[in-house]
Amino acid sequence: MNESFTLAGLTFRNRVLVASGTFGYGDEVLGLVDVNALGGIVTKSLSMKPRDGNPAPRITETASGMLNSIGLANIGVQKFIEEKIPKLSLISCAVIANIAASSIEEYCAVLEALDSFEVIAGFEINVSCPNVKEGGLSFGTDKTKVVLITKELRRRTKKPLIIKLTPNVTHISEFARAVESEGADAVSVINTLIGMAIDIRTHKTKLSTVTGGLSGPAIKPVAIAKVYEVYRAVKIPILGIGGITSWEDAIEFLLAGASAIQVGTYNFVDPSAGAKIAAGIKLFCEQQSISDVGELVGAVQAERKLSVIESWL
Ligand code: RRO
Repeated sequence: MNESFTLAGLTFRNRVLVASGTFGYGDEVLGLVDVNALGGIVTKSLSMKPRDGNPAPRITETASGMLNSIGLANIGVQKFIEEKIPKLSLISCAVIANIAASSIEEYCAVLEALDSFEVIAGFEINVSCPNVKEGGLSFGTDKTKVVLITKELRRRTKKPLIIKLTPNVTHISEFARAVESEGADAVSVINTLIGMAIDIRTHKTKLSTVTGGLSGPAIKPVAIAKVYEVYRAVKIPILGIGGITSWEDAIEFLLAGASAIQVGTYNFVDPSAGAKIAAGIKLFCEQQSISDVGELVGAVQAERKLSVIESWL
């Protein structure tokens, strides 16, 4: 049974990765979790300079999910190179560096700082952070800017270039098409949805920044619809993300059109979830006499005439 997946020359052991922002820089869990059972690790978003992020409170639980407003807290690319890369060189699953920035120049500088390190197998470009004033959604909701970022980064690396899209737009498929035509190798679908929660006794918002990004099982049906929409629009692979907690969830994403999936919020419940999900997918395929997990990708049987998405494409 073939579990592997190849993206622009990079082979992942299996189709389960852990999502940016939910697994640190990958090194913290070594010794606790068998990271080599994963297809890959996506690092917390890296910017040029270290960032403290937003003031507390910056996380609050919601029905079947959570809201976050971390605000891109990260150690900065230099410290990542000095302290994390040596440890990451010891693991065998693919390490994808996620990059976020507040200008096109900064995206380029962070990518160039990392490109020569062999352990960095590829890049996921975050144009979709909902919690920063500069960059983030102001880029991710503007197709011209997303196109420019993709074009500039494509010129600077031969490694797989994955653009992580926001669902906070009218038609995510238009953004997927735009980055595909600029040479992106894949898209990650989806980052968090803008949400808000209020304490009814104090009348205060539960997050310091008023709104935050909603993740967890609450967003899974939204994410699956976005994956399905993007799958109908582009040929490049999709990394599906949004509320995955089980191998059954993962298979639903594959059927909708994801070539691989990322486990996000559920890592906070069980950091071994990704490894368990990969094992569950393998067993399911063996039981179903499926010889390659790829056979499931896009295999949903959907009545297209009845789908509202078709009219957007
Ligand atoms: O750090 C964050 O606040 C954050 C980021 Br960079 C992101 O891409 N998505 C999110 O929900 N939070």
